[in-house]
Amino acid sequence: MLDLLDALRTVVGPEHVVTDPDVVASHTVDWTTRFRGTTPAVVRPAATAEVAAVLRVCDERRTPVVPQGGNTGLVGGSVPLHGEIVLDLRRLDELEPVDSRRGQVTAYAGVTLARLQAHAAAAGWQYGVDLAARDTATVGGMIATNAGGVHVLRYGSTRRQVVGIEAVLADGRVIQRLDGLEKDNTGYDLAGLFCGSEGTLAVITAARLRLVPRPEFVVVALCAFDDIDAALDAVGELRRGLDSAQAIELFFQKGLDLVCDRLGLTRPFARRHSAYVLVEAAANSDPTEVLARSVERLGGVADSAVATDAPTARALWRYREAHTEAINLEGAPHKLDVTLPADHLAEFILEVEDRVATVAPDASVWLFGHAGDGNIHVNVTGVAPDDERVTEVVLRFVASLHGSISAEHGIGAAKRAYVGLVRSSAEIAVYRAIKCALDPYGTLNPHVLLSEAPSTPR
Ligand code: FAD
Ligand code: 2HG
Ligand code: ZN
Repeated sequence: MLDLLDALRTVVGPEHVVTDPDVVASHTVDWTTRFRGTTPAVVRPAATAEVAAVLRVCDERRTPVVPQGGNTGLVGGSVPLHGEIVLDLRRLDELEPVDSRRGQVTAYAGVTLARLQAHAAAAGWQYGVDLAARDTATVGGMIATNAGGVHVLRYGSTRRQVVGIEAVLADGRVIQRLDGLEKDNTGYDLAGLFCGSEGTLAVITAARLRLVPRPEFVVVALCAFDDIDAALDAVGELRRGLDSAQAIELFFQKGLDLVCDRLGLTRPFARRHSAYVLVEAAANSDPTEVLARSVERLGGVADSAVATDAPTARALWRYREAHTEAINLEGAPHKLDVTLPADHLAEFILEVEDRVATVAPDASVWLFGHAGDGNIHVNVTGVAPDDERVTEVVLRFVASLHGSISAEHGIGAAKRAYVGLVRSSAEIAVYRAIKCALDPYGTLNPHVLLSEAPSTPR
């Protein structure tokens, strides 16, 4: 081990091979505190060539590595659960000037989402992905997880924003395709393959990212419903009728109570309701009236609030975005991030709590999510971190309804035993072949995404 650390010190400098337990501690536990591991060292390269040299050293010595960005991942994929070296990419933080002719920018892996957003905004553009972990989540981590967030409805997930990529393979070879050609059908789409690969195929060091026009006006409405079906009908109606919609989010009274109680927020309405739909409209001409008319036309709205200025809009968003933070205060949650087909969404929402109760009667279930995409976040608290029964019962239910067991957070360590519920044995064999071709010694995040034992075929 000392020999390995010495070799790594030669590459990145002794101060960037960190073994101090106080510093290492925050790299070995995930954001939810459910997943905890250990590592011999956190290695902090500052350039692509250093990433390549670190991987060469580790690959030659058959030493597994966990790439890490902001460590905000929610599936246990960013922490060294099996004693891996942690490769911290945050020092690769260069952000090139916005290319305004093409609406593109090159960002290195360690740039945070908030910095990228501010950089794009300063040049009159917008980055198409937004999520609550924006101050910490990095470009590399978002590409590796194909992060979704609140604007998928309009702009798609991260994969849709990536025009080109620079990445280092397990053996240290560098692939660089950052020229930003919008049309280039030369061979396989490696950038697309690396999106959502969760650190298992390559270490992403930089990306050429597409930007979108920045709408001048952003207006938010929060609508309360006393009936869940009415709330889901409203989601469909807003998707169909409000072409300026860029986010349609859902949460429930139980989650709202938790957020308000835990974080000291004033309740949005005097009365309690069963479901809440938050809709954000953005356009270059003020969409307030169009949004207000759309809300008026919805059936079953029991109460509503509209925000036309940024602070009020942020206050309405807080009721939705703060769910993750408030739930963490209840103890380490089990997080199940799923998509349901629209015709099974209501059934899932109404039944999932009972399904959980069959294996964990004392657990609390929290539901919220990106309803416009059919994406529901199921959080379960009051269950031991290593109790797999809740995950199994929820994911089997999702699979039986032909949904996805991972809408946007990835598979990580949390769900790798369940991939076979929604992928055939032929598909899993292809995944394994790709992994084996790119990383034959299992150097890159070998304990996530694919299970060691063959998954159960569908
Ligand atoms: P990390 O957590 O460090 O890593 C995540 C995965 O990517 C790991 O498997 C890691 O090995 C790999 N990885 C990291 N960097 C690299 C790299 N450079 N090259 C190769 N592999 C790498 N996610 C959503 O999709 N939508 C949301 O709305 C959303 N909201 C969130 C809100 C909160 C409050 C929190 C805490 C998390 C949220 N997330 C959300 C999850 C998380 O922010 C995303 O998964 C994000 O993309 C992770 O970025 P990161 O830099 O923190 O990556
Ligand atoms: C969100 O949409 C994030 O807020 C986090 O994806 C979801 O905490 C979660 O389960
Ligand atoms: Zn989400």
